Amino acid sequence: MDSPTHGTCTIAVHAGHGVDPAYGAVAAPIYQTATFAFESAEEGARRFAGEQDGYIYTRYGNPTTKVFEDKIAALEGAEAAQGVASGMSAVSTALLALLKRGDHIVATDSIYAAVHLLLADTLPHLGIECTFVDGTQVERVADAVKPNTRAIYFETPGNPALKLVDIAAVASIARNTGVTTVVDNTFATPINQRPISLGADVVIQSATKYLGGHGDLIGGAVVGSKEFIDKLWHTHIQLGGALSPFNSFLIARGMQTLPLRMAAHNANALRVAEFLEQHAAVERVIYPGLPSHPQHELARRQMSGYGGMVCFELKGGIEAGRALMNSVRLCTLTVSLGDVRTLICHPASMTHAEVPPAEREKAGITDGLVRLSVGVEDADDLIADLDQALDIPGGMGP
Ligand code: LCS
Repeated sequence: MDSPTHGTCTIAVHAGHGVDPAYGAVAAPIYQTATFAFESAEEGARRFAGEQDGYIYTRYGNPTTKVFEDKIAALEGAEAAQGVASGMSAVSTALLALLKRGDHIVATDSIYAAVHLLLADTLPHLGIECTFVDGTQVERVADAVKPNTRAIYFETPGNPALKLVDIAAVASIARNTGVTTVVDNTFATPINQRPISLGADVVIQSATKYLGGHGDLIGGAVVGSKEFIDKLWHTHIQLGGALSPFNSFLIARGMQTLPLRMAAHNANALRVAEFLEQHAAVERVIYPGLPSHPQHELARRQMSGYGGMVCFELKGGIEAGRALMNSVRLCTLTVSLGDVRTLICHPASMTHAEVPPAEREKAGITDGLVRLSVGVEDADDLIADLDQALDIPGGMGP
């Protein structure tokens, strides 16, 4: 059902599963099992030798996880995907499949904190060096590539400050030098942006966010060519980040409405961003869909929607931001993103607290920055909630 002639909504619903042949179940069944029995010792040996198709053990593969893998591969326009236990598992498995001792990686500085720490701390202990660059300047990326560079890693839009990277430009630098381009597409989702169609090689997804969409699971995926995913599978079974079949079911179930939810996230976030931008208490708003975003033209070129993430700073700085976060009623004060509910958080003291202040500054994470993951509630209700929360002592600024 993943024919290129089908539209995105059709692919989201149908890719990865049809009616189950065993009993005619219409919803994809949950194969909640650790192992799969062999009919004979010979068959078991053939499956292990790769001479016969069939499942072995859920860390090696599972039919429910395959539904999710086929759906995300189809939506990203890729040949294959590997479902894994979390977004971080997707990042670490992909990077360890690509890099070995003595290799170098270029990464942009506007990335999720745990990924920054993996690149700045854990990988160097394994003899893999990382150079961080400002990904908004493509020439900085090009200049950082060395003879032993094997990969370029970035998020666009980046977490949290929504800096963009020109995917096509970076992918062409990488291609010319034999380097693999790895793009974390979690913020955009394949509904708003398709990095592989722009020349990227590998896509990372934290399925915890928009793919699952309901804030009730942790999961992830690595997406790419069949050749790369086959290679990555060996790293995956060694590292062991297996996705539970139940979580695979929830993710694949959520993905059936991904295009509908993203349309609502995109529309609501634009309304909220426009509301905040005209509010007297607000110093600045960061949203790729606003003409005031410094890379709005790039957003128009490489994204088909601007996403649900909005950042802003109040004139009253961090104190006003805290007062706002303590006063919202409908928005939930928590980390994570991509939930149907609107979530609000303070990156400098929460999601990115472990990143050293100098690195945070380079990534655009000022102390006053507030991050909103705009949900699919009624935009009027969200605006009313933010409006009442801004109408508090300390929130109005000068
Ligand atoms: N990539 C991006 C862009 C993320 O934002 C996150 C998590 C990950 C990867 C890791 O995914 P996970 O392992 O959590 O599934 N971002 C989070 C955030 O901003 N708040 O809480 C988690």
